[in-house]
Amino acid sequence: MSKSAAHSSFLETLYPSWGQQFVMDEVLFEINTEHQHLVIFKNATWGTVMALDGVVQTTEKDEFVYHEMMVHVPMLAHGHAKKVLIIGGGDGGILREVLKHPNVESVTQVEIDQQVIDLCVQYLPNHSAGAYDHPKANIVIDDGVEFVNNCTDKFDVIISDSTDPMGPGEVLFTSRFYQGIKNCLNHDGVFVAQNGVSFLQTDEVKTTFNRLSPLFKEASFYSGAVPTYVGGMMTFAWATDNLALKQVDVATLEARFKQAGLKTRFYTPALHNGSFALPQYILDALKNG
Ligand code: AG3
Repeated sequence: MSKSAAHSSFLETLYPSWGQQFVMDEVLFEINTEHQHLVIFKNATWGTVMALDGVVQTTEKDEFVYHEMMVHVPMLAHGHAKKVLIIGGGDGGILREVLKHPNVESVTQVEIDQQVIDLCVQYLPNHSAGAYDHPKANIVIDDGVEFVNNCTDKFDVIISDSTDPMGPGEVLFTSRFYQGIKNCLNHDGVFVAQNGVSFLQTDEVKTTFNRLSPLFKEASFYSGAVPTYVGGMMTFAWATDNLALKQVDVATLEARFKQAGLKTRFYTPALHNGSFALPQYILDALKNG
């Protein structure tokens, strides 16, 4: 990847023999932070794009798909979440969506890399849309694994918005992290996490399932297709001791959605319900895990 000239390109390096490529109309910022390589560039199709360690994290054009599914599915399934914890999520998109729920009393976000927050506020301002200045938001710069294991607070919904399991995100897929989640999740609460693109990262689905299953009554997944996370549908991990949360019917979700006054571009209550239906190859992978 060359960083200066207009019309140089960014080739995603997630997979060894295949990847997506972007024309970089302009590189807005590139840096090796204390934790990872970050680049933010402009592309005519996707708007401003942010990549960490060679992997696309978010684009202006399709970020709503990911952020709405990561937030509104657990929040509306729960129905009365007051305390929410976000791990990672430095671009602020998750925080923005959580704060749209009027019943939320406080949101704690634990991000390891202050520079990701600062650069995203500057170059992707519509992601956080002022959320970092919201009176209900409490931002902690810390290691997520340490935070959840040492935390004495309890949360109703916990959302892990991490990179893939490499670099600083790797620890957010370990049993130690999930143990910490269990420690600070309310008994009727739910934990969700981005879990990769299942067709190409099937092992990740198996590993997460095997690590969550011993800790929670239910470890499961739901899905959504985020265009710039190429390779098909992304799976989101779902872990809870509250078996009712996955079973909430569409009419109840509709009522909660209306009551919260939400306006979405991807999420709908019907889609929420359907997103728990998984293709056979994933069910098989979990069974043979
Ligand atoms: N974090 C998840 C990026 C996952 C990309 N992985 C992939 N394509 N397999 C995104 C941060 C958005 N707030």
